[in-house]
Amino acid sequence: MNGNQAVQNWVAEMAKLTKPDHIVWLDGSEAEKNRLIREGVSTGELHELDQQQLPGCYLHRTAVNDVARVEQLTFICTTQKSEAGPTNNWMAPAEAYARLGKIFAGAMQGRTMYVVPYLMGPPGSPFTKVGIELTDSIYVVLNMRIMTRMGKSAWDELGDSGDFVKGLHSKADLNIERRFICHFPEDNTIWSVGSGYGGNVLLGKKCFALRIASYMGRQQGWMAEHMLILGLRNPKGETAYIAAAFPSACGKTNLAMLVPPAALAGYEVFTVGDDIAWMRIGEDGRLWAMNPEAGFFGVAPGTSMKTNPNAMQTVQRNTIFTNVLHTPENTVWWEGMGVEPPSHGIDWQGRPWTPASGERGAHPNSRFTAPACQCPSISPEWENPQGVPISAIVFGGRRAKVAPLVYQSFDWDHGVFVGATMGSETTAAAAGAVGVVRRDPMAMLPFCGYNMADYFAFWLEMGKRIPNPPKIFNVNWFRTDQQGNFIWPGYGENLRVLAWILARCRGEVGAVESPIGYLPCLDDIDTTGLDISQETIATLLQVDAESWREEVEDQAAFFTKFGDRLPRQITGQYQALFRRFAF
Ligand code: GTP
Ligand code: SPV
Ligand code: MN
Repeated sequence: MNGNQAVQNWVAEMAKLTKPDHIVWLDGSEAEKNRLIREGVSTGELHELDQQQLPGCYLHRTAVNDVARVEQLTFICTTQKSEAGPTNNWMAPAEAYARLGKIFAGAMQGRTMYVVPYLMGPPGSPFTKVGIELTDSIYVVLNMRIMTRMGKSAWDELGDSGDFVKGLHSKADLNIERRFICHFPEDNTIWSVGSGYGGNVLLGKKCFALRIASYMGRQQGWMAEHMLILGLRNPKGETAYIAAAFPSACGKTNLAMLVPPAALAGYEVFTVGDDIAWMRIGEDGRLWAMNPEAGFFGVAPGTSMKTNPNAMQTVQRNTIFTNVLHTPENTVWWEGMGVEPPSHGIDWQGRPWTPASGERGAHPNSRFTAPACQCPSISPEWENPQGVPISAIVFGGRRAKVAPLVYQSFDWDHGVFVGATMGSETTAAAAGAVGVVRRDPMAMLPFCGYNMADYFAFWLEMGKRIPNPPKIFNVNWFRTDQQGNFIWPGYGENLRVLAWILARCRGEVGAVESPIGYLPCLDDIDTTGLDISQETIATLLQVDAESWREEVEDQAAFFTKFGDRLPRQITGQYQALFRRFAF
């Protein structure tokens, strides 16, 4: 037990509601981890994988209807509905506490409530915040133990203070009719019930580090963003840091762990974070970013030694796999792993599977949870309490058409507009249709804890406050040809685009002005050692006025949602874009 009175009162109150048989206060020790693993294995919640090949690795399967974030069941519960804005689901706080309170009532009977103290950020950093999650799931505890700094260091950081984010989670009966993920930013509180899946239940991640933190950050003058952070060292030995926002399952983990192609030897990429960045203005007038997480909750399918060797090496030990295929060798497999499938196995739904069945062995949103410190490309700066200085912000989406491979915004305000108009094809990371283009500003549509119009205003305001702001770019690795094949090789080859971005930041290379921003000159994307024609590069960089007309109309339709609250600079940017195209 912990002596902090505020914590004790709150835990007692939540226990009174949920009625667990036992309450276990966690300290984050190895002995505690081993005890929890043993218990998880004995109940079948975890499956122990072959410990010779995959030491410390376990497999977990979630309920079949519980495999992704559920945006329709995710709510921002502010007193004013307008504070949540038109892109969030809203429920009045009193109503949400009452509705969820009924589901939570007695939900932990016959179970143990774990008190999980954790830090978002390294101990002693000005960025760092404390959270406590109460959960009845061992799977959640073990994941939180990887994804955050969990245990004693959080109690130490908290001391006697009542300043922590209160998270309550119960699997309850895993009934989708009784599943809710509610955020109370005015109370620093998160209530999540009826799910056992990743982003719905690892409350430090999307719920705290993005939704609650974005709300805090606006009040306190810092940013919480759905961004990877990487360090890029050029052949001269100069390292610059890039933060990049892509929607879920659109390539953040892959870019953060990029291995440069052999032909561009001399470059090196260092991983600082793969999903979330907290950013604040440093005393030197630059924007500094920190990764608040301690692990990766990465998409398994498509991860192979060819596409992402750093991730493959990271997940060889101490990793929890969720909803992948279980092989007869007692190991794991997924589509796009780059090795032959086993002759048979148990699929993500727990059913017998063979390659001939034509069904997926691993769920498209199956995941690995692995400690960041195991990543071969981890940056020596990744736990620097000051964070790292950001030279470039990159936005990007999954667009078969329209968006070129890369372009640079004219300035900060235009860059905010580029971020605000991001569109991307939906993926399996959230429940619902896949492959439909939707507007996803700054990749934050599902994660912004307040009205997005105010979020745009906050970005614009930050631009005025950062004396030396990062340059802003947009990328798209996902252009396809008539047959639907990707025309850009992607993955490690994306370094060629990062190299241009870095050169632009350093003022070392020119650009062509287009209606949407600065494009690279054809020769300035280094294609050494790459089998790609200049025509293809030209296609990748094409800005087709006709398809942009439709794009701009769709952007305008999205913006009308915000009514008068939309900052006039955004409208001004829109009008200027329209004029530059002379539609
Ligand atoms: P979240 O964890 O959901 O936030 O996702 P993420 O943005 O980190 O995405 P991730 O890097 O895990 O990539 C998701 C999928 O996109 C995987 O199946 C990758 O193989 C695929 N992908 C990533 N980068 C590229 C690329 O450059 N080109 C192509 N074609 N696919 C890519
Ligand atoms: C995402 O969906 O953007 C993720 C996975 O990073 S989850 O933690 O489930 O949100
Ligand atoms: Mn994410």
